[in-house]
Amino acid sequence: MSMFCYQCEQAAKGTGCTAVGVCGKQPEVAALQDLLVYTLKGVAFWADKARAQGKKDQEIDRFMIDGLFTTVTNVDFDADVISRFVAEGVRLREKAKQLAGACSGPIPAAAQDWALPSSHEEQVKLGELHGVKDYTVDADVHSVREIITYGLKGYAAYADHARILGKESDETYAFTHKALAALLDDSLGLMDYVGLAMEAGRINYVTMELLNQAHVEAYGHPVPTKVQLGTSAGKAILVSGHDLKFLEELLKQTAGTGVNVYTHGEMLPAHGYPGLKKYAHLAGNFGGAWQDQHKEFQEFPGAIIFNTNCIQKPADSYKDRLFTWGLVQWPGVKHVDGWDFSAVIKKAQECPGFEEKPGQEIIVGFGHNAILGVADKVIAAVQAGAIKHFFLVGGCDGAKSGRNYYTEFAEKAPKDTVILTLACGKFRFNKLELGDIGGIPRLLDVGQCNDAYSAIQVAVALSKAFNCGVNDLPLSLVLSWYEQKAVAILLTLLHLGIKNIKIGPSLPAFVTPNVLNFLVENFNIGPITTAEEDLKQILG
Ligand code: SF4
Ligand code: SF3
Repeated sequence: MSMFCYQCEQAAKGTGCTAVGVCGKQPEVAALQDLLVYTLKGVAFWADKARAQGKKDQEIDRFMIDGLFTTVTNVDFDADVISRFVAEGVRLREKAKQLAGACSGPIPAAAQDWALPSSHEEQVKLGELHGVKDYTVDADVHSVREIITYGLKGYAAYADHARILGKESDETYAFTHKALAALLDDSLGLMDYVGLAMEAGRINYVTMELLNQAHVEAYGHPVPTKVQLGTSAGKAILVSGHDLKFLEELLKQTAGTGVNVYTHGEMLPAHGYPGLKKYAHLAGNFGGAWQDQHKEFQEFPGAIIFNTNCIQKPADSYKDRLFTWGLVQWPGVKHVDGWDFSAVIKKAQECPGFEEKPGQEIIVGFGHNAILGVADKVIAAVQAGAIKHFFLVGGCDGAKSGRNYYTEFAEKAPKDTVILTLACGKFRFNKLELGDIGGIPRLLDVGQCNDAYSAIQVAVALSKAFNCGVNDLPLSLVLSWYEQKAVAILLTLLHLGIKNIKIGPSLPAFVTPNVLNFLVENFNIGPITTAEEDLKQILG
């Protein structure tokens, strides 16, 4: 059995995974994920037509978001679960078709009345027919279609988190149908798709904004907060992922049980929210970014749970202490359905737990509200020449050795520069003592990847203060990417007209040379080189 997937930065040989995913994705899972995306396009064809007549359906809207998020890298590795998603998609395609009524034009194959074979093997075969390589259009058009697909997958994650907190955007739903349907339309040309890609960037912005509102309404604006990297005596649960509502519920259920809760990876910024940090048993952060989970989870003497990406194949040393929740699944790993975490708490109580061992402290919680609260100080420091330049160094982390670049970049950035950071890439340098400039820390942790929204607010406020465009600010973006949320964020930055972005550790395999040229010519986007070279080039 063969597969082809090139949606993330780990794509084998920089071109694509063909025998098995570097992430651990098996060919049958890859085929079923491809079949799911194909199914979603078919649903979207009808849902988009229905919306043109003012008809919509909440079940369909929500399903599209869940289906897309399920196919993001390091989310769901369980073939049975994905197969059930496809079956649900086939059912909802019929529902959307009923809603849309008669269609006079051509109906693309994905939207026609195809049935899901009952046998697993036949489903996989069908998925193999409708993978990434199934296209008849020009390679550049296909490349932009894939960029759009990945952008949609990325913002679907944020839409999912927002919905869990009770917030939904009809604009996000409408565009998801429109864009997925457009991916089936062979009459569209390259520039039509470029336009859709920019629109996907705008929709990601809208979705991140909604998620930010949801977080702030539920937990308040993040405030600068010290986070303990040591351990407190007692039983322990480690939470990895992005979902703050999950963390809140777990904190409520563990209150008074003697079980402490630690954050891992993208949960670290949770410590900055007043509505979460008020729980005294939110004890600290354990470990770093996702790619170190094998080593770190083995050393964690308690239960561990993922509420979103990035899960890797669990090692036997901790598999029986590992749980998943939400859309994350790994075959054979216990999955918690719903909001009852008693099994996880019970497991934590059976484990040895930690001894008291204080460690280093780091500061998180520099969302836009906190940074803009000291805007006068920041502006005065720039005007006095004390701050010469700002860098946004952030994005995903990953396993490649080339990612040491980001550590070196933070280390070598001159002392009169400030580094804003976000997402799990920060673990490459967030324990460095970078000092401060007149009381302003040189390293400001803005939050999770979705808090790119917050970083954009800071950039916009600075550009207003200095009466110039964002591109004219002494600000440079040096980004690291891994999965599809980074694609969505990049599209947002391009949609906002932000230029001169440096991206690494390698360029996406799904971008053709012509599409790359387009990005270079219009946005002056470029690959990272070495920290020294790039700093020299940026700072002139
Ligand atoms: Fe390979 Fe990334 Fe696709 Fe996994 S998600 S199969 S690592 S390209
Ligand atoms: Fe990291 Fe997976 Fe992307 Fe939210 S946790 S940034 S890689």
